[in-house]
Amino acid sequence: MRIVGELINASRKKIRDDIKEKNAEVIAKVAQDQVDHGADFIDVNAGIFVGKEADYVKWLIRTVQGAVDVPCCIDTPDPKVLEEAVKEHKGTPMLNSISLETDRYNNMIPILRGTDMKVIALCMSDEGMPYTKDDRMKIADKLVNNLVKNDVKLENIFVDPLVQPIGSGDHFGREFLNTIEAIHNKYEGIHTICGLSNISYGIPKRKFANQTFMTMAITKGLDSAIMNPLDEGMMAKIIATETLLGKDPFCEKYMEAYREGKFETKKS
Ligand code: THG
Repeated sequence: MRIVGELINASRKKIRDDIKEKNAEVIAKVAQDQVDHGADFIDVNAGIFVGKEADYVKWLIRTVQGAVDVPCCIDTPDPKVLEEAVKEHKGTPMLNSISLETDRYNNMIPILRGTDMKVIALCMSDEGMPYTKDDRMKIADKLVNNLVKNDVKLENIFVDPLVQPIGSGDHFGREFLNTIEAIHNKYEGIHTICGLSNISYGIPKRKFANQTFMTMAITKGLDSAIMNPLDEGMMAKIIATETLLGKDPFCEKYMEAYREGKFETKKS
């Protein structure tokens, strides 16, 4: 599982204040903690700062890259912000995200064309949020085909079928899971990703629900997630699930996690 650490997001009250005060030490520590716990990318999101988003995102990228060696996942719906942020980033970032919304699509393609950046293809269009697997697949097909036509490699595309709260519709878990399966059946070598914790929005025992849903999603082929790597129970379940699915030759990672005490989580 590729892990995108989600904690540097201005929608979180504490982080919002740290960004506003340009508290570089705190941001650097949150980046480092996430990498120490297994993050392969660090998501940076300053979306709530209207008008100042580009400045803050650039500062976040500088701060994160000054502290850790993993790339950022630049999280903004605004192509102008993304364009500036990409210039600030050393090496190849992950872009979060392109969608089929006209403005966003048209302005993001030129940023991506012919580059080796990774990109999240979010299943959203001008018609709003998808409802079923078929809605999601129609959007994913168009996005994937157009990206490939624009010289983006399949292995750099991360399809996000969009997780919606189970509390807002009984079918949302199922439709998401079936989309993950359909994407991997159709496009060999592509990746899937999601902000998994959306599933439990508004219900109690969120960690428990998130961990259960993660196991289900990995079974369908989910290979990347935007999540909190400091959630030890979640990290332990990801390792166990992948081992039990035969993705861990000779149970090596499982045994290593056991020896490192990763299965002795206090509370999940
Ligand atoms: N897909 C893609 N990108 C995304 C999302 C997605 N980026 C944003 C989001 N969804 C994933 N990131 C986060 C970051 C932080 C939190 C949740 C998702 C979070 N939320 C707590 C909550 O909701 O209760 C608490 C907020 C707080 O700490 O104040 O921490 O789906 N492509």
